[in-house]
Amino acid sequence: MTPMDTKATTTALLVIDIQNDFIPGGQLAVPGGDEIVPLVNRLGRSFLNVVCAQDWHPAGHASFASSHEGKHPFDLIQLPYGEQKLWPEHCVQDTQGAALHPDLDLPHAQLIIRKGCNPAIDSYSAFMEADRLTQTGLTGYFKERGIDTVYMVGLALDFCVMYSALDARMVGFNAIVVLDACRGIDIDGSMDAAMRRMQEAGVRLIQSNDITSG
Ligand code: VGL
Ligand code: ZN
Repeated sequence: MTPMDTKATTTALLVIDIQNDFIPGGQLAVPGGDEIVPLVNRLGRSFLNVVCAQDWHPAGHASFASSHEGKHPFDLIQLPYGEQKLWPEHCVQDTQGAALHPDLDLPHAQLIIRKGCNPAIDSYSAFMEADRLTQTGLTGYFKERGIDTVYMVGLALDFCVMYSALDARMVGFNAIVVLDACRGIDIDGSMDAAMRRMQEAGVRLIQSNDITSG
């Protein structure tokens, strides 16, 4: 395997949604979510460019089951932009649950991009919201910075990491997901589906020990 130049100015590490609510004990816990933090910190140090994504919903967000009478977490409903899976209330703006994990140690991160801020629209992807129209601005940021290669780590592999990776490919970036620095929710076969969709889209799926800084 050729060395990967993680220190290149054209490469970034995107650290996705490593927030208290996605950690065991949180409102939408991803099994083993806390286990990746030391590895993410270590990987972070080998990248020049680090960006974090943060799920950041207003109270009463459309993706919360509690916002829809008679609905329960993990139900599917129809919203104007299409099908939406409903979740427990999570990552409400400015709450402890929405804060990045306290052990995340990425002092050189240059940008924290917040998503899911529109009360009516969810956004798994760090690039584009679920209406498939509203941009978060991250594509523009990477393009203006001359970044063409995006490594991704974080939570949840089968939701926010997958959709971010698919969108990264869609706008033409090289997209690499570091699997052992991710954990998934895995409901209704979501993990198998995510692996297949990422492979089909040309996302490279690697392990952290495949990265030898160039
Ligand atoms: C996520 C469900 C709802 C994630 C965010 O970060 O994967 N999943 N909001
Ligand atoms: Zn969310």
